[in-house]
Amino acid sequence: MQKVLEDYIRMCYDGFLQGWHERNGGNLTYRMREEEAASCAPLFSQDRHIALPVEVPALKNEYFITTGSGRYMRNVPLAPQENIGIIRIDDDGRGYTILWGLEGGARPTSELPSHLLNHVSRMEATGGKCRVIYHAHPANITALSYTIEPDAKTLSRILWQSETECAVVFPEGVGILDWMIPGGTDIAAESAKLIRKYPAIVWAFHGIFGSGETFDETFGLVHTIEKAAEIYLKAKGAGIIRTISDDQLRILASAFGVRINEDFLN
Ligand code: 2HA
Ligand code: ZN
Repeated sequence: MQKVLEDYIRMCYDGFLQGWHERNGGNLTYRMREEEAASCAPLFSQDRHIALPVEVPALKNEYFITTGSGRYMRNVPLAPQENIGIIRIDDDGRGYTILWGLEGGARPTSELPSHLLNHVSRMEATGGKCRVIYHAHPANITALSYTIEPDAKTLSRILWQSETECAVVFPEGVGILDWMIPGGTDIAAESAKLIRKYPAIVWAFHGIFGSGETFDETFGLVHTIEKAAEIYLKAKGAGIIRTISDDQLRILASAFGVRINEDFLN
């Protein structure tokens, strides 16, 4: 099997093993490099065309690997051709063609509008480097969203203070979107606005969207955020008497050569 498909499938199952993908929860899209799309061309055997509810001219002619709507991450390694697929965005960015996979009449993830608009935002934010958008339902970061107002400064400070690596891994902070109906174009537009500023955003009472250049970087980002949320909730339950100070966060950022979001420090 093509390496890019192997790596994609591994990430789907890694998320399941973490407990982040109950039932059909979560979804993953990857913007393929030209050579990766070319390596998969021998697989292309369909031309099902579907219109998009959003316009993404910035993604015209891009190839994506996507999970299927209603499909389970748990089943991806067993039958990739039924649970994931490869699509190509139209020339005008208003639709796409399914070229491989999603067999049995499946469609791409219900969160495809959010994924595509998030890709546009993160491509802009990273000078075209971002290729992965990943949505998961980790329990701790979702639980944490019940304990704070939907405010990026509050959330980012909690996470930075909960594990020393955090300020180095996501010095921009993490955004948070208040509860909205999933699967639609409204939540897609709001997410895309927010994710321009942060590599990951939490959907309150729902889960998280993470982004990155590679599968490792994106999975690692979500893993780090979820671990920090777990530590925070454990420490909060036990009783927090002290934490990492703002000066320590500054020293940490300078030691690792990252620019921490000063708006979130006091
Ligand atoms: O794919 O996670 O947000 C199911 C979902 C919707
Ligand atoms: Zn979800």
